[in-house]
Amino acid sequence: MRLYQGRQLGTIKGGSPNVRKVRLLAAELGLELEPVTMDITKGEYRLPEYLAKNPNGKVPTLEDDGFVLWESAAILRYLAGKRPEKSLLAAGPRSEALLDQWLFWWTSHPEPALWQLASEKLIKPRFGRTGNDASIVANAHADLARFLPVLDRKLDGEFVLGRLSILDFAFAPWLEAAPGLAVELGAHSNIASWLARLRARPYWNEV
Ligand SMILES: N[C@@H](CCC(=O)N[C@@H](CS)C(=O)NCC(=O)O)C(=O)O
Repeated sequence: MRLYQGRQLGTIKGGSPNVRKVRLLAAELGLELEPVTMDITKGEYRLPEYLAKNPNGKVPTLEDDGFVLWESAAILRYLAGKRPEKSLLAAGPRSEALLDQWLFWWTSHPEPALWQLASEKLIKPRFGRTGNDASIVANAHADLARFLPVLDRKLDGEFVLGRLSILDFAFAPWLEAAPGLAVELGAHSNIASWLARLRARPYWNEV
């Protein structure tokens, strides 16, 4: 399987958190990925041959024997489905709906707020654009102040759903990047100890 990813540009560990979600899950599942690394500064995300795979011109994109898939959360589901014995998805309508509830919650609320901070503080300045817009930064922090406590309360077990699931891989890379975006996680002790548990997995710090 090929994973289209970007060259590391900034200071975020492992580069794009959306790509790192996929690499971490593949490592957990023992699935081999062949990385195809593109350079956004050379316009490689907008090349017609890449846009034919992912019309958004974004990463990650997965290619598996002619099957092309984008959106990191969808890719996590697909990879986990290849290793059903690892039980990182959910079984039964209620469990599946709850997994989706948390996945949609993550991609609707905390992740866009973290993305806005990355955009204002790292990406725009890196591309010579004016970043650090005070009102965007303040809105993002307000959203995180609202939604991170929801996750902190949910994390009273070992992992987001109690057992390990794709949710841990969807959430953790952005939260690991949070301190570099001036988001303090110190007040969220369950989030901090859950991240420490994930970091203890043998591959985590290498991916
Ligand atoms: N919702 C998408 C977001 C993908 C995304 O925004 N990727 C960033 C890297 S983290 C990107 O490709 N940015 C380049 C651009 O927007 O032009 C996903 O989860 O896969």
